Amino acid sequence: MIELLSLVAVARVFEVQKGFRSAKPYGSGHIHDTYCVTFDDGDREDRIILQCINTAIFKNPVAVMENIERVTNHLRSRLGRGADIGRRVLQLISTHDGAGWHVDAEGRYWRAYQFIEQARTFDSVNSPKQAFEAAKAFGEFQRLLADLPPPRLHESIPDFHNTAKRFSAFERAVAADESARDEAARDEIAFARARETLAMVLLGAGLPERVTHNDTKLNNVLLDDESGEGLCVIDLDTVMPGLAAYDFGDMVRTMTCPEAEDERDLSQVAVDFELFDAVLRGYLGGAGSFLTAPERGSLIAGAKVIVFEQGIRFLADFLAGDTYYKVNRPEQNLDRCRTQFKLLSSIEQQEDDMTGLLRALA
Ligand code: ADP
Ligand code: GN1
Ligand code: MG
Repeated sequence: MIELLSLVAVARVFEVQKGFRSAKPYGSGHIHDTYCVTFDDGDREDRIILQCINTAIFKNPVAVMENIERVTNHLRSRLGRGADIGRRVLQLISTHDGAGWHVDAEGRYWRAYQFIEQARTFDSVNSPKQAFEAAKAFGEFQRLLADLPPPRLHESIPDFHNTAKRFSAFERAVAADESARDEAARDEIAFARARETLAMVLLGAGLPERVTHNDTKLNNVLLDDESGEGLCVIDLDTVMPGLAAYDFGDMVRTMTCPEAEDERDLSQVAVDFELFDAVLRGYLGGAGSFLTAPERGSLIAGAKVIVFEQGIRFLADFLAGDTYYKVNRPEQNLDRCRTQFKLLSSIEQQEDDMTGLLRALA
């Protein structure tokens, strides 16, 4: 946690109002340190989102910021001067020197965004309408970026959704047993190993490369307070070349079950078919016609693969001693893994119905 004075000093490097009022940790992301900083010049209150980029995870923050600048500029030009454009696309705030980010004396990378007001994110889903709207926003996001001119975006985290490499990393974590936790996770290790073949399902399918978000969890889209519509896709660090099915998979993972990602009582953790239906309709509606038939046909596989991949990522981090995801209790990553594996079992059970719905809609 950064102390208040340093936060204020960093915020002032950016083009912000005078009159500092407050700075508070904000949101529930697992990766960056995010703050909401409020200024008040007497006439008007203004909020910004100030983020310290996690450079242990994003080792090339300049590449991340270059991607974000290109992506947000493209989205703005595609949306034109439409209504509410200032709230529909993230707007970076420049530094007084005209830069898009700031490196402080300790070498930390900072960026600032205009705070998007009268909208919010949700950590867990509470209705089919909400799932529909969030999925539609991510589908539109892919559609608007389908014609991003070359060059190819930087891979902000190489092999981010290379499930085979994720599986090898998981096996290395089991072998190293850094924190002597293998025993506690015996059942989960066996569950993952029994599904190793899932790791190759998308990689070998010859699907087209797209510009994808790669972290389409529910709390990475702001929903409008008044209309409930998907307003703005956020958390753009992992926007890079990928497969459409990765994004759909992460939507199924986070928008089809109202339970928390780290819920300990697994009895209610399952994919709700009504929510799945809403996610599928929302995503297909938002994406429109750019998806090819093989891409549409890969969506259910995407759900299985991404839920599996997330499960082994949490499990590997638990075994390694919680070095990647933020945790606030010792077994949190194991609990997160368990919910993913329960969701995967639930998808396996409903796969035929899901495929039937996809065929009917696609
Ligand atoms: P992380 O990568 O750590 O998940 P995010 O970029 O998703 O970080 O930001 C964390 C939270 O901050 C989001 O879930 C959202 O609630 C809030 N947030 C981020 N950017 C904005 C913004 N421009 N306006 C309003 N809220 C925002
Ligand atoms: C992280 O940054 P956040 O909390 O939106 C992670 C995602 C995981 C997610 C699991 C860069 O996302 O890949 O799916 O946690 N981001 C990174 O909740 O690893
Ligand atoms: Mg986030």
